[in-house]
Amino acid sequence: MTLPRTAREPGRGGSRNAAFRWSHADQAAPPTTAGIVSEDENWQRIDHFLRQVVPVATAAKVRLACHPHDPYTPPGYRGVTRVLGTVEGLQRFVLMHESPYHGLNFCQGTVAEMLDDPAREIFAVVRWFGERAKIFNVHFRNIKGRKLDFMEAFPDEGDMDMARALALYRDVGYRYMLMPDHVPRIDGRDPSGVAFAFATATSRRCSTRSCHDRDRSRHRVTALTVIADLRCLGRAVRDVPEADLSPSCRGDPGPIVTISQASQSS
Ligand SMILES: [Mn+2]
Repeated sequence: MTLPRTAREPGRGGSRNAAFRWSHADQAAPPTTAGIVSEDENWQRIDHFLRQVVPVATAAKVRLACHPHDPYTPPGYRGVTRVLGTVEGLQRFVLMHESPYHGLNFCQGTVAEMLDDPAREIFAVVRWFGERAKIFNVHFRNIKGRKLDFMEAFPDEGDMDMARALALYRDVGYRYMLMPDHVPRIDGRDPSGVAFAFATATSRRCSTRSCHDRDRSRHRVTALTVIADLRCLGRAVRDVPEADLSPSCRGDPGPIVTISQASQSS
């Protein structure tokens, strides 16, 4: 099923951006092939799945990173009450069958789509999940707007301060990847590749600023991996040439951690 969205809207530089405006949605749209799934039934299915899978993943040391429901939709929309479309639902989710191998693909864009004031509220959410070590991957994406009334945006123009968010991921001990997610639709050659490259470059700029902040506060530096595009998925930061790292990270004695390499926190 495609993500629930309303018509694309004009964005910066003539881009066409995905949006979801509840006021423009077909609120009486019929159920999908999933039929009617109540809140209780959804939780029962999740419980059944986690009960079977989490012990196996834990034994095999494989992290399960669940993406939230994108976006929040009101209960019963198209027949389904999507319980992982709220912060409370995600909190309940990670505490069910709790394990260090059961957590989230923390889509910052999707989480923002659950909030009334993402620019203000996002940091407490990152902190709640980050401090409990429930974030296994980050979709580093920004939006303009709020719950039921938003447009996807380039990371540097959305409502959330992404550099501040990145610093917070660092402060809560997050060790893994920052990954671009959806990008606005642009023109020209290889539009998707170019838009993803821009999103990546913006993430790198946030990373650099974050490093500078750390230098000033004499904190130990931990470089977070920023993945260039999907072709680079899984590429460990230890394989990235030093020249590609943020200047203030180069030669720093602090640990550089990857999805496959444990961090040292002291
Ligand atoms: Mn996502």
